[in-house]
Amino acid sequence: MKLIMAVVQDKDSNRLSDALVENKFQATKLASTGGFLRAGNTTFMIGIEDKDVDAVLTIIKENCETREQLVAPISPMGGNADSYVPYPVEVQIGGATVFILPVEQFEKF
Ligand code: 2BA
Repeated sequence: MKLIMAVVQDKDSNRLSDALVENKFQATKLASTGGFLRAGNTTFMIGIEDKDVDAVLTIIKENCETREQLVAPISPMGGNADSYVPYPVEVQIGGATVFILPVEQFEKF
């Protein structure tokens, strides 16, 4: 068994939930925050049999879009002003960042 942890953009999370339910995969959604942008994103925990890993990865790929986002500069108050960039920078946010972990044991009580 595997646990897939997928960090996706909030904009894609309902579409991905619907697709997982439609394909009979169980998932838990956690509200999360990106360490770089400090903006909300959604982390899916999806417990599945090994044989279903590719099917779930396909569903994630099909339902999560890559987008560009402008990041406002963060004031260097008290920090190092040498590295301060005073204008917005465009970053590409991936469709999904996916971790696939082995599950040693799975129980439901
Ligand atoms: P954030 O940390 O808010 O990052 C959002 C996007 O900003 C990233 O997209 C990346 O394009 C850019 N970025 C991140 N750190 C950067 C840096 N030090 N310098 C320049 N640009 C940077 P993604 O790579 O697609 O990541 C989307 C979200 O997935 C991340 O949101 C974070 O919540 C999660 N994530 C990505 N890699 C991770 C990892 N290795 N471990 C845990 N979570 C991760």
